[in-house]
Amino acid sequence: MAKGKIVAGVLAPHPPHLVYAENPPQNEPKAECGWETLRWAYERLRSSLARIEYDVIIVQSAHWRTNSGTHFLGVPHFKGLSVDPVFPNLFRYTYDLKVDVPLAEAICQKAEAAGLATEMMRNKDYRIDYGAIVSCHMTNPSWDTPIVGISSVGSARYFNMDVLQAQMFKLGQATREAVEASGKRAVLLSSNSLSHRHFTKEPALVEDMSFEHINNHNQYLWDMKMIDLMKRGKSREMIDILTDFTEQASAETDSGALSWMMSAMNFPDYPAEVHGYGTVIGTGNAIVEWSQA
Ligand code: 2X7
Ligand code: FE2
Repeated sequence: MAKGKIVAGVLAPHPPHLVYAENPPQNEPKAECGWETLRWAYERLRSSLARIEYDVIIVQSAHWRTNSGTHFLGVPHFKGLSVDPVFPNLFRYTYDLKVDVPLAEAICQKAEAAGLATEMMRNKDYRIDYGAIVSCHMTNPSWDTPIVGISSVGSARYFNMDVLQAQMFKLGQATREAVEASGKRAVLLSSNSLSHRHFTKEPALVEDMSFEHINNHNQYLWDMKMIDLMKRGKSREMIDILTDFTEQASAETDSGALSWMMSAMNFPDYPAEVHGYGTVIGTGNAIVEWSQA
């Protein structure tokens, strides 16, 4: 069997607004328009991934938070309705997705052997979180590829970012080893925003783009700093300052997904492709691809 490979890693943020503005049949609320810079960036990502063959999408989501270690979706097929708890007006999405359970189990076993607390999630009625759904939908709206779903842990808040990063480096290595042993070609999704300070009020028409802008300039400068490092192939440096970034920009990198993905990809030293950047209710979001095909 040929060795498996991570063919791409993507920073794939999950504001539900993006699915809302796309108007797919799965989502009940309907929009007029909105957040085009980010949605067009996802279009460019899809064109880029269409040139690569892959068997599985592995997603770590900021909104499946497990404080008792890392959990993995462990049921082959999930169907249900996912409602965003903060934006139920925008996201009521009927999902129907397949899970690559053998690969999830292999990552879980390797992570456990590396000393992490892990668990396979076997509840067939479990409601998939909107973070994983939005990132996967925007990356592959046809849902024709199975996923591996990984939770995020609360270590950044319970301990600190450095503890979280140490854990995510182990999880990343376990992911790479399991993918290689599987013979499969995997795309990784780090499902999180960059800076993450929200406005607390929505305009009457949510997709009225005259209200959309970054929450504050400090946050914007931090986002640009991170994106500059990505563009220059400096992922190690980016990870080194992630603790300060996460704290000062209230960034959603406190989920650990970006640290996990960079470790799984062995800290790429080549330029990432930035498909686009934009704000959603004041938060900073970038769609960024590291291709290894
Ligand atoms: O989960 C999110 C997010 N990360 C950013 C913006 C808006 C809503 O939800
Ligand atoms: Fe989020």
